[in-house]
Amino acid sequence: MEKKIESLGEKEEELSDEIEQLLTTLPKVKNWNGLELCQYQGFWCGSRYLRGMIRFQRQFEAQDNDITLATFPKCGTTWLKALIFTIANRSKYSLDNSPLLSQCSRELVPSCDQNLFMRDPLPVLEDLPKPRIFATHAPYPSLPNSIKNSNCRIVYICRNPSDQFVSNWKFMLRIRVPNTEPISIDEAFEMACQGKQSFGPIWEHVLGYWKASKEEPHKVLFLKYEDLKENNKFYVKQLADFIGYPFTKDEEKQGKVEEISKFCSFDNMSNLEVNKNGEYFKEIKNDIFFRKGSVGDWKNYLTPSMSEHLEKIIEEKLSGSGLTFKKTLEDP
Ligand code: PAP
Repeated sequence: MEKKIESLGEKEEELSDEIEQLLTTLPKVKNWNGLELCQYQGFWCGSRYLRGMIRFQRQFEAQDNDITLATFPKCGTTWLKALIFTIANRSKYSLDNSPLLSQCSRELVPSCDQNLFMRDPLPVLEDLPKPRIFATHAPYPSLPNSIKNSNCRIVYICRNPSDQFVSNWKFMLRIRVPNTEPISIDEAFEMACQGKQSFGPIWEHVLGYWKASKEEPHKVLFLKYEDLKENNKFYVKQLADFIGYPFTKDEEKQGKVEEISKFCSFDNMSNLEVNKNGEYFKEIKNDIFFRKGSVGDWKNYLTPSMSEHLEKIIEEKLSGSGLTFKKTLEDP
């Protein structure tokens, strides 16, 4: 046993050295919040997170009944964490007794790259309650092989890039390095259009999961924020089927789908005391993850020419894929 721990320690030291060495070689730019972004395996990632990301890639061992939630930042991570947790644990907790009433969904469903492997190089994950639900922002090609090769399910959610941009810009302003100038919307927009934001380019990220969902529809469920906003009950049911916790006919008759949909809605979640005033790992207030929760807020921030410019880039990048986004709920 001692020998095993010793050799794990040595391995960890080697990996640590390897990561530090790698970090010195990667292209870098200043992120919107004043911290460093570096380019790794074709995507941009905060250097702080990259250490966790690489450990996650190398060391994570998926189990067949795991559920992996993959998202591009600001596309519905907090929402989907609440939905998946609630659906998968509904026989364990009634809604009046839900852990979500006292803990933010972000704590109940850990992010592998940003919390688990960043805080602890060798987290013990085998004994977590089943089903284990993990989240990640890693692009599809950069996922640990064990996630791709096991039977675990991957749920992906993305969002129209204009709303995602505004949401991320607002977020970055709130978590910027203290005493630094806030980045202007024009500057952040310019960077977003070049793909320079955490886990960007967004078009590469969505395309990776889009293709995987076409090739392996039983393995990867591809969702869009706008669709969930528009027809939530349908997607709650689809999600439940996909992760292997389908609603029974009786549950449907009793209105369970609607109850869960309402429980996890922005209105309900954002008004819970824990999400209004609680803190996330004592670093970030939970309310930062509950801003407006709407579709089309980009209209309040982007000029028509900015909006057209981004739309054109996205259209070009996604052309031929069949993937499109609704920028408002009125779009066909
Ligand atoms: P992350 O990827 O950094 O973890 P994420 O949770 O995806 O963040 O993004 C937060 C966005 O989801 C916010 O969008 P907004 O800035 O446009 O308002 C937040 O309001 C929205 N959000 C959080 N919870 C919900 C929910 N239950 N329903 C709908 N939207 C939600």
